[in-house]
Amino acid sequence: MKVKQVDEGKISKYILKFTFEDWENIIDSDVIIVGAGPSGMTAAYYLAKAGLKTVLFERRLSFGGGIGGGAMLFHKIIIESPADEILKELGIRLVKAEEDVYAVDTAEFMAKLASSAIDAGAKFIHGITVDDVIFREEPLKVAGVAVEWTATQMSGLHVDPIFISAKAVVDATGHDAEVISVASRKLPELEISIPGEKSAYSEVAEQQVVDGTGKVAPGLYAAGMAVCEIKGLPRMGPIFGAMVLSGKKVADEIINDIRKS
Ligand code: 48F
Repeated sequence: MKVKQVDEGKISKYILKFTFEDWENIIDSDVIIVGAGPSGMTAAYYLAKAGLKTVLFERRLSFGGGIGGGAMLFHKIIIESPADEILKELGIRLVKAEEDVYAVDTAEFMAKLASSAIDAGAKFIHGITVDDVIFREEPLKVAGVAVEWTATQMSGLHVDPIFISAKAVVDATGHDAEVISVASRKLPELEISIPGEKSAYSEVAEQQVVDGTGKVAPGLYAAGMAVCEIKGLPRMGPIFGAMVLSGKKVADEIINDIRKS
């Protein structure tokens, strides 16, 4: 077998060329999703499948958010109906525990969710932290985000971010609702108050997260555990049906809003 010879200069040149092509393209996106957990990746799948230019920024260098940790590191997560239909659509295998309740392997869940969203056309970029939003007045709306390398943030260096515009921004950052928190603090005119998440009550939390998913302010949406934080809802632990249903619900609402506008 003859291996093609590629020198270091070319390796670097192609990496920079194609990276910057991607960045130029995403600088003006339809939808920005923050967080590659179950809700963010499900939203990315449905938004990209609908033909919207969708970029997902993830702070870490991995997919899955809270999926990978399973339940106290046990590699199973529980899914209840009707979320099983979404997992089946993505080819994720489920083992029936009882009527309408299933167990899923964490590695398969996060890998297939990520690959489905990417195959549908969503662009995932790792190692990026979203630390602020862009806003506009008259009408008041969120119009994008400020992004910084996670590594730069960790270093504590004083470095300005770059900005990415979008018609919709989804906070899928999990328990801390980081994007909505910064918007609430820096833009009081958005009138977002954050009561904080409650202790566990899985049976009611799943339904309430799905019901509470959606628009928080013009251009700004919440999905997944971020909904608990901003609506004062209980946590539910390692049952994830609501996370994927929330991702689908936020995608449907954004598709509808963008088509209307
Ligand atoms: O926490 P996470 O998995 O969010 P989720 O979709 O799902 C929650 C469940 O995993 C679990 C649960 C269900 O019962 O309680 O916790 O709501 O994923 C959030 C992702 O967002 C990234 C973070 O690294 C994680 O992968 N993230 C958080 N803040 C930022 C961020 C930020 N400011 N910029 C970029 N990524």
